[in-house]
Amino acid sequence: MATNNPNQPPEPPIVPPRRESGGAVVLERRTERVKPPSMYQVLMLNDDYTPMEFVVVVIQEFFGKDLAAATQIMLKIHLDGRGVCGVYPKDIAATKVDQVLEAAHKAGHPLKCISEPVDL
Ligand code: TYC
Repeated sequence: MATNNPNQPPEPPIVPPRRESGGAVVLERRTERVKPPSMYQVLMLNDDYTPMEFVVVVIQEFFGKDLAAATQIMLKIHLDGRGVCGVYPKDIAATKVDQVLEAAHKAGHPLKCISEPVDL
């Protein structure tokens, strides 16, 4: 028996053709809206040790921001404790998190990066 994949929206129900009392066959069209994939925001968290310059470079490199935009995001994180670097489908967001954590680890910085669903 086919089962629903928990990561995918359920299949729309199949509506079987039915025959009206007069004999006409009725094919029912149901408009099932498939939800767009959930989007995830990638955030970086502030800490007291990672150099500001390193954070700016990481934001430029992995999130495609120019120097001015990356500096603004870094300062927001520095002041507010966290900030959004980009919004992506789930698997791409997870890859971005891995890339940032690996770069930070290699450079010996405790920079933290997380992803979370965007509530629409
Ligand atoms: N607070 C850090 C400092 O003063 C800079 C920093 C910014 C660190 C953003 C992490 O995600 C971060 N050097």
